Amino acid sequence: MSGFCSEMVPLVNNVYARNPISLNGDWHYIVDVQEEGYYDYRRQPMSWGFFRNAKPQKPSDLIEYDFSKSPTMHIPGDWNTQDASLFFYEGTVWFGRDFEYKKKDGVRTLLYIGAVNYDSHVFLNGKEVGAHIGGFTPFNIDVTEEMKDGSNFICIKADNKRSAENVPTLIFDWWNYGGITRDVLLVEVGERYVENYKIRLDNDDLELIHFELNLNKKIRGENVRLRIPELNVNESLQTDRYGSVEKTLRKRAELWSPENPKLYKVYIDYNGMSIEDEIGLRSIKTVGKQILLNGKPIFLKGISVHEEKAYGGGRANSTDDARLLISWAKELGCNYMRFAHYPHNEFAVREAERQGMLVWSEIPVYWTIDWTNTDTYLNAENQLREMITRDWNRCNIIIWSIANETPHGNARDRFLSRLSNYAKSLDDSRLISMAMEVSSASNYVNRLNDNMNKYVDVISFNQYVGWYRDVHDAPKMTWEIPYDKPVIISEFGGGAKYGYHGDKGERWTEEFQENLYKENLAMFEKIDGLAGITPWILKDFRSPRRVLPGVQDYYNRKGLFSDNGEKKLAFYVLRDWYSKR
Ligand code: GCB
Repeated sequence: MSGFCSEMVPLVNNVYARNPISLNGDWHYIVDVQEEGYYDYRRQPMSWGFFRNAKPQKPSDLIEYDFSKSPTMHIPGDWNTQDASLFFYEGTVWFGRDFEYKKKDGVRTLLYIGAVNYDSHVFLNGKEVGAHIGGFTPFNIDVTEEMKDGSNFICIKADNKRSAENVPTLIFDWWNYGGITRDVLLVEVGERYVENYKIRLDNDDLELIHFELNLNKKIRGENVRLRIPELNVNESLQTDRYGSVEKTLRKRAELWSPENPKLYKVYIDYNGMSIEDEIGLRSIKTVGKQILLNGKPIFLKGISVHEEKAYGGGRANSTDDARLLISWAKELGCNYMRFAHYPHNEFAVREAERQGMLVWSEIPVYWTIDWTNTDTYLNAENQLREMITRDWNRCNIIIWSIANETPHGNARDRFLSRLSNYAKSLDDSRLISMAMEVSSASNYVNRLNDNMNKYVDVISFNQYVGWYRDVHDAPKMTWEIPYDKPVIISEFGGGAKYGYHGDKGERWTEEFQENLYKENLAMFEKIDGLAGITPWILKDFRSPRRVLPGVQDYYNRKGLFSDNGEKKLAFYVLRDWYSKR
C-alpha cells in the first residue's frame, strides 16, 4: 500500500458500537466489462480512470462516463438481484457516491467496508486509498488525510471475476453475487484508539474471565476501564509497553448456552470513548470423542445454511434476514448452524448468538485451491484473520473451519496444516475443524483417512449416501474413523423440488428426499463418537451449476425449505429425530 497517504490499518472490532456514519444507500454504478475505467488501451493502469469522477470543464472536453447520470443501486446489496441484466454478470462494476463530511480536530477517520465481492479498489476524492481481496470479510482504511470538509466522492471498483488462484477458486456451488454486499461506514476515532479486545471464559475453570485489549499504538501507561455492571466489574487498567492490557477476573457468571443465551453488557472506556458490547460467557472443549459446552457433553443438532435471503434469494445482510433463517432452524429443533462456506455477515452471527444458536464459521478454501501458490495461501490466511478478528467475541462461534472437501495430497497438507496452525495462533480458545471427505468406501466400509486429522479438534466429513451413492447402501454401511476425537457429519442430503410428489425411488420428489433422510439418520446411529450433524441444507439456494430445467432452474434443491419458505417432507423427518436427541 505504499504510495498512499491513506493506509490500510488493522481491523477494528465491534464497529457498530463506535457510532459509525453510514455511507449505505443509493450509489451510482457503471458496468465496465473491459475495465476501461482502470486500464488504458495498452492495459496499463492509468491515472485518469473513472475514479477521478471527471466532469467536462468546457464544451469540447471528451469524458465518456458520468457517475451522476448513471443508474443507482442500493448498497449494501449484490448487483445480480438489483439489475436483471446483471444476473449472470461476472466482472467489474464501479460504484460511486457523494457525501458530506465535517472534519474535526484530533479525529482520525476510518473507512470500514464490511465486504466487497471479490477484488476491490477504493478511491476517495480521486485517489486510490486501499485495495482488498476476498469477498466475505471486512477491512478498514485510515482516510483522514484524503477527507475534505464538505463534499467528498467515494468510489469502489468491485470485480467478482473467478480465477484459479483465488479463494474460492474457479468453481464453487453457490451464486457468485457481486458488489458491495455489506455496510460501508465511517468510523471516527482518536489518534489513539482501541483496535480490538477479547473477553472470554476460561475453558477449564468456569469462574475465570479473561480480558485482553490492544490499542492502535504501542504506548505504555494508558488508562482503560472495563465495566460489566451486572457482575460488579469496574476495573481500571493500564496498558503495557505494547499498548496492550491483559487481565483475568474471578467471577461466578451465568453461563451462555443454547437453552439460556445470557449476554452481559460490557463497556470499555478509553480516551473519552465508550465501546459497548454484549458478551456471552461459555467454555468449549473436547474430551475424547465428546464436545463439552460449559463442561457438559452436547450433541450438535445442526443445519447448514448459505448467506442468502429467505425469499427470492440475493445476498442476505441484515438482522431481519438472519432472524428468519434462524427461526426456521429453530423450528427444526436446531441448536447449531454451519455458516457455509465463507464468513457470514456480523448481523447473522450476533442474531444467532442472541438466539442461543451455536455456529461453525468457515473460510472459502473450497475444493481445488491452488495449493502451491504463495499468494493464494496468504489470501486464505488473510481471510481467516479477518474472520477471527471480527468475531472473536462471539461466544456462539465454537468452531473455525479452514476448508471444505479438499483433495488429499502433499501440497494441500502443507497449505492446510499451516493454516490450521495459524488459526490456533490467533485463537486457541476455540475448536478447529474442516469438512473432510470419506477416503474410501469399498465393500460398504467407509474409511476416513486424512493426514489433517492431527490438525483438527473435531473430525468432520461430508457424505452423500442416497444422493451421489445408492440409498440402498445405507443399512449396509460401516464406518471406520480411527481418531479419538468427536465426529461431525458436516453434510449429507439430496435434492427435492417442493410440491413434486411421487415414489420414494423417484429422484427430485419430496418422498425421495424424505426417504434419504430416514436412511441416513438410521445409519448415523452406528457412527461411534458422533457429536453432531449439519445436513445440507436449510433452504434451496442459487447455484450456476444446477441447470436442470423445470427442477433446478439454477437452484441447488437440497433445501429442507424451498426458496419460497415451503417445508418439504424431509423437514419433519429431521425435526422428529432432533426432538428425540
Ligand atoms: C458438497 C459441497 C456443497 C455442495 C453440496 C452439493 O459437498 O460442500 O457446497 O453444495 O456438496 O449439493 O453437492
